[in-house]
Amino acid sequence: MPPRPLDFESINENVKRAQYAVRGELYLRASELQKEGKKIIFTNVGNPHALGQRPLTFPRQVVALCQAPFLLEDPNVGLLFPADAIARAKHYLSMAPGGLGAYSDSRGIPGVRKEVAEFIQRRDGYPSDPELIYLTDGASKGVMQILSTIIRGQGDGILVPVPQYPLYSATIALHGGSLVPYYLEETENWGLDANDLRQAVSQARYKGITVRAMVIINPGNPTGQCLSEANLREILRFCYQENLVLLGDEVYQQNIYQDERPFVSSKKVLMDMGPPISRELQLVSFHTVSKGYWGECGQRGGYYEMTNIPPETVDEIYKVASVSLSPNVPAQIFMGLMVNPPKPGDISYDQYVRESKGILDSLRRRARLMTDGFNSCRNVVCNFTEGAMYSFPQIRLPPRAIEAAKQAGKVPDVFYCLKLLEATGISTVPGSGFGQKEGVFHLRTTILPAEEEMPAIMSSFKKFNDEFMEQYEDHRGYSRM
Ligand code: DCS
Repeated sequence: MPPRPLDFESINENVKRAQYAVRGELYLRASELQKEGKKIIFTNVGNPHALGQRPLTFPRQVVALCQAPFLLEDPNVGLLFPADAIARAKHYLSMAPGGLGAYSDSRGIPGVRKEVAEFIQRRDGYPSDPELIYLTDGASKGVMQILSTIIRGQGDGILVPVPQYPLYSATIALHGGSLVPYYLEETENWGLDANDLRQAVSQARYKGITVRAMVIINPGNPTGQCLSEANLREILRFCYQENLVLLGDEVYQQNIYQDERPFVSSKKVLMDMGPPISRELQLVSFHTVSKGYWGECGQRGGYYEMTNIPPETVDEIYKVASVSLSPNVPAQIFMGLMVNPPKPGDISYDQYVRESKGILDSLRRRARLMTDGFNSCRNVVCNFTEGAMYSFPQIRLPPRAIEAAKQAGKVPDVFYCLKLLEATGISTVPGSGFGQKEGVFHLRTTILPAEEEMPAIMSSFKKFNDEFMEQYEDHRGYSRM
């Protein structure tokens, strides 16, 4: 019998090509060990609530009321919910005909898109048009919609940072496009160099690839760096010269752990540059409710804003969004709340500030604890996590460890991370899942475990790493930096 359409050998090759290490071999092994009763610390995914972060109270109160509107008719509702949460629930229900059980417009609820536009305007100091803002099921769906609109086939290339979050490599593979890597420089605090970008583009063109877009992740995942305004200007100018659309992944814009380089949006820098570039360069920027101090990953809420995209294309993207009917409606309300939180003077304001500041301050301390912890370990070097949610230490694996990995049929960093998992229960992602320079090895962990557990986790890592290095080091040399 010939292979049937869904037999492995006959499915779409692009699906097989796509790789997503964040839930790859390490994650699967960790899940198995957990079933066998081992305590696993899942630091492989930036999923704050799964590691004990408590949800902010106000948004949950509002969405609870929207989910159960009969509570609004209960005479005792005022005893259980503050008046500003009740008012906000009514505000969202009035914008969502049929409530949370009805599909919304495929671009999202108009009133929420307006709240997003007002947020962007406050943040950047430039007008933002709700018609050019689409709400999505997490930023992931938005990235997929836009990449599927850009990539026409194998000849189309997308410039992606390496190391990168594998949403990009996987989506490009699924759509049959070509990933064109540009390397972030570890010794320059994961900075990028415009000359390298130019070289990456000319090499790709030489191979017959039409480079059409450039992705930046700011703050970086897995690398944690924050781009300076000067760097962003350079990137925008480069995209303009090379006729590329810039995809600005800004999902970690609230996650900043230093004061020297605050978050600045690509949109603001573009507008600051003035015409002609501010009127011509195409930019799509992404945001989410999954990160920041919200961490509402399971709600799946996101948006993107399109700049300098012509109306005909905006309509085509609307059509693509319509095929999925509607983004999650509860998630849209989370987005509305995130961009329009309680204000000074509101009943819930103090609690909201206390909770969000508590989370951010603790993340800032955890970023420091982790970086310092890794840097105190043998053959480990780690840049400080300036932003986002991850630490990305380089592990200088001794040649004998690389040899042992080969014998075991494993990529060296996968070998190291598997041993770490078996010994300590710490579930990380090998650096190779994000792309690496040849012969350089990393792992990625989130900085999300509870602060009080952090010292124990770091000392268990250190103990494992010491033993590993003791076992494999021949005291003659390590892998290169
Ligand atoms: N962009 C970046 C850079 C991300 O890190 C993530 C999630 C997303 C987009 C998508 O998020 P949402 O779809 O939830 O909005 N980061 C994954 C990660 O590396 N760990 O956890 C999730």
